[in-house]
Amino acid sequence: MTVKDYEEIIGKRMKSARFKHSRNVAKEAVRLAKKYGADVQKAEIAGILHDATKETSDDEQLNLIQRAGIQMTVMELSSRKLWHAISGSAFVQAELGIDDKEIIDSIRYHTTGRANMTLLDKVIFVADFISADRDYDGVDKMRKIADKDLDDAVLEGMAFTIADLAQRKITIAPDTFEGYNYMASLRAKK
Ligand code: DGI
Ligand code: FE
Ligand code: FE
Repeated sequence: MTVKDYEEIIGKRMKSARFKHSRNVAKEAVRLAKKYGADVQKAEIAGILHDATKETSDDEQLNLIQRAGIQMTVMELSSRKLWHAISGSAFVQAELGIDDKEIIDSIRYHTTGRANMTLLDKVIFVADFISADRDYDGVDKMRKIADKDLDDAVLEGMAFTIADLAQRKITIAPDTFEGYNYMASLRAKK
């Protein structure tokens, strides 16, 4: 299947605003992949597909996750916002026949991050933060950091998310903490 095929499939699964976001993330992921030496083709595919199940019903998402044999933790189950990353990774495998572990993982961890992220994980994580449609306070700073150092941008994004979740007294997934600690200790060594 080509990127065009993927676009057609996910275009039917979401409203136009999210479809636009997906295309913007793909575009940004391609730019970052070229800049930092990641696989450009994989970046485009993972970018377009990263939110594939974001507008999918809870039942269908749980079904996809179960059929993929993924056991969600109690914490993941209780954080509805985390489901789409997990179900999305299951969807691209089961429904689109994608078997590339790097693409699957970059979708799986695009919301939380994780310890020891691959280059593709980082590209998708950061592209999601700075895609053309993003306009939160601080996005300009994020874009500037992303143009200087990819690891710094990942750390900045993780710090931003953790601060935001803590401020709102929302649970924070272990993968999010582990990703943050990993990147922060990496920087401490630099
Ligand atoms: O799908 P998008 O909207 O493009 O972006 P995303 O997949 O990064 O989702 C962002 C949302 O996920 C945002 O509301 C914060 C939330 N989130 C990120 N990490 C965690 C989290 N929510 C919980 N409960 N725990 C996390 O660790
Ligand atoms: Fe997402
Ligand atoms: Fe997204």
